[in-house]
Amino acid sequence: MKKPKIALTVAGTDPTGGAGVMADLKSFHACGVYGMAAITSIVAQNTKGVQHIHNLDPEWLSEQLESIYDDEQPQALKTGMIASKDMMERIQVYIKQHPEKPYVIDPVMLAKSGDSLMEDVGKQHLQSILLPYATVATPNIPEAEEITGIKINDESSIYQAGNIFIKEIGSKGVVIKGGHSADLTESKDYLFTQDDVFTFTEPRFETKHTHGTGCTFSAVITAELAKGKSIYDAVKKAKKFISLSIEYTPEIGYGRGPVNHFAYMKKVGLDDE
Ligand code: PXL
Repeated sequence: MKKPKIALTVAGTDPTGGAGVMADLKSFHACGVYGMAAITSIVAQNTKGVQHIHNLDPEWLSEQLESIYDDEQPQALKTGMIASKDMMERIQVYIKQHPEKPYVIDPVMLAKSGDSLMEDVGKQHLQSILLPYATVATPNIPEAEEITGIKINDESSIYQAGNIFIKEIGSKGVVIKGGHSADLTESKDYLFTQDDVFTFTEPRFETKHTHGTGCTFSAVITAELAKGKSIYDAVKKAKKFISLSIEYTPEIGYGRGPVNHFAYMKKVGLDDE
């Protein structure tokens, strides 16, 4: 059997398995990639909402990263929930040491329930500490608005925001996800790279079960980049993956349930290398 590629997630937890580190590891697995995880925060949450957040001592994050990077290293890295500037700086150390490794940043600010997952002062630091090193950033519309300062309400404002990520902040690629747009029939994502803009459209499904979509989408991009796929191919697969995972949601929990991390694998196959 061929040795799998390795992807690492640095993120918070969801003990009910729908978001954060748990969603990332399932998604890596469903892409045929071996998953590693370093935890930033322990979040007591379920499909009904976030009950408690315990940010780990930043030194504990450094210790986990040190253990990981002192052994066989991942081919790609993803970050999700990062509660503080101190944690961002500790992650940046490893990103700078491995500039050739793809880095995907999901600039998580709020949970689907509306609970804040980042200290308010953290937000302004993402764009100087981590976003300039991103191979792909995956903001939703509210996150893109917070980062760029642009009010996004039409295609031209999406282009303006995308340009800020690429030309001013220095991200190599950014996907501005249309899931929060007012469009009720379809969900359109915009991928900006240094030279191009691509769009990916899938139908919008009538469901409340979308907990962990952002984590899952960015984890699939990371897994595909770990396999050596292009940014375009990675985002294309992630869009199809997330669409199927929402269409075939497992209906778990009494609130906003998780998506189905294994729908793509079952419907399309495990297209591992
Ligand atoms: O999808 C954003 C996100 C990231 N990380 C953790 C979360 C969530 C959303 O609920 O719980 C730990």
